[in-house]
Amino acid sequence: MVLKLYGSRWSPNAKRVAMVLREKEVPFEAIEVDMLHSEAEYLKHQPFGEVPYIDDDGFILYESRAICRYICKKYPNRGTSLVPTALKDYALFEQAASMECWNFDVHVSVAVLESVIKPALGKPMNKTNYMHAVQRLNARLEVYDEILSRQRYLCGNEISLVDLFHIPNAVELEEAGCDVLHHRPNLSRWWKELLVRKSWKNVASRIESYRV
Ligand SMILES: N[C@@H](CCC(=O)N[C@@H](CS)C(=O)NCC(=O)O)C(=O)O
Repeated sequence: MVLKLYGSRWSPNAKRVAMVLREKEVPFEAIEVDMLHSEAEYLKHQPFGEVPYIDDDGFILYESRAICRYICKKYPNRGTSLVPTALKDYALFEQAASMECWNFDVHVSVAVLESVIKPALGKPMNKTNYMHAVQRLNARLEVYDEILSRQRYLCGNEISLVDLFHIPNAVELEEAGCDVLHHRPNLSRWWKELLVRKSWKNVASRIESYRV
């Protein structure tokens, strides 16, 4: 049975999974669901009531980054190779993956909450929170630029899941008018290269839905 991705066209986390499925050339059916759920039936699959989750022939998995890792592990020889296997390369991959969570996404998420989500819900933006998040992000991006001056991607010279993990939330921020990813030469080179990947262009161009 074809893998089912339960997500939303508004969800960066669902887009992360859709993009990786495309990189890995894994066919899937995208099923559009609401973002907020509290019904017991839905919570059996995603206990936090969020999107995305997948149903892979009865195997249910949530958390977008965990889903992406699962897909890479299940299809090691299909599509783009996105997780290194040699011990030290894998360790560097995990280091970069933690960096994405704790030095990037944690700040981008606050900035997106203030500049995109709250306005969309008709709630006032907290400009102080937004400015602090962008300042903290900017400081971390200085280190990103230094890393990217020595290597093409975040965990070496080959693309990995880590690079792709950055895209969906950062695009939201960029669309809200924040151009911090273009301020430094190596960072900007890396970012522009990611944005033209076929997998992302495909997901991003599906405004109505991220269906195959
Ligand atoms: N860490 C989770 C986050 C999931 C998440 O926050 N999804 C958002 C949409 S991008 C959502 O469902 N929000 C509704 C809510 O917060 O209840 C993942 O990566 O899958």
